Amino acid sequence: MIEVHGADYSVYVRSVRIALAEKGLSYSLVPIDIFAPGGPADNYLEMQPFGKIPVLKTDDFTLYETDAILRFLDETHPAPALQPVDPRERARMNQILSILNAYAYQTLVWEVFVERVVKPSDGSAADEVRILSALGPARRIVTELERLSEATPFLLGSRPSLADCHAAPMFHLFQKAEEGQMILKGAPKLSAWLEQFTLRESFRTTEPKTPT
Ligand SMILES: N[C@@H](CCC(=O)N[C@@H](CS)C(=O)NCC(=O)O)C(=O)O
Repeated sequence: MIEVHGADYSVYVRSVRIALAEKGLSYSLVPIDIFAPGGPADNYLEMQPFGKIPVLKTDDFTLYETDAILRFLDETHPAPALQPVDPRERARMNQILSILNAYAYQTLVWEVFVERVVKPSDGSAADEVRILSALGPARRIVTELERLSEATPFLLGSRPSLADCHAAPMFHLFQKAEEGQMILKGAPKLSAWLEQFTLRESFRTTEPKTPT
């Protein structure tokens, strides 16, 4: 039994679901509303005291932190492998995962996508200053991933890896903002990768049903 506790609109939850789909593993998505008034229920906070999603639960093991979950899934279900064997390639993958967590998520998703796309669709005004100050960091992230990745077809070359699973949901949202589209125009490898990866079954079948 594999359970993913979280919400389908979350990019982190989607990364785990994409990895599960790439591996052909079945699971159930147990809905957790982290933005519910008062926060998530106490029994969820017992599993994830920081109140973030996702949590992975198997019969006898519970784990949070997306990178840890992704590596655990890959190591416990080795085929098809989503981590390269070559130490340099694996290091590159881990470097990309770190960049996504440390720099990309906040900037691409919250400071650009949420401000430019989600807020206006909810009837509130985008914070233009926040968007403007995110553009420099967003350009740096895109430029650096364009330089570090082999793409295409995948970020590390010929096979999909955990880096693709984690990057695709973030870049997909970033691209929905006009600023995201503009910045990605300067990154042909990354743009081609995104276009191809988002056509994959693992990406299409994890499309959120809940509006973002
Ligand atoms: N370090 C966590 C981060 C996960 C994360 O930030 N998830 C977001 C949703 S995409 C979340 O739970 N946000 C709720 C909040 O920040 O209150 C991980 O790697 O799993």
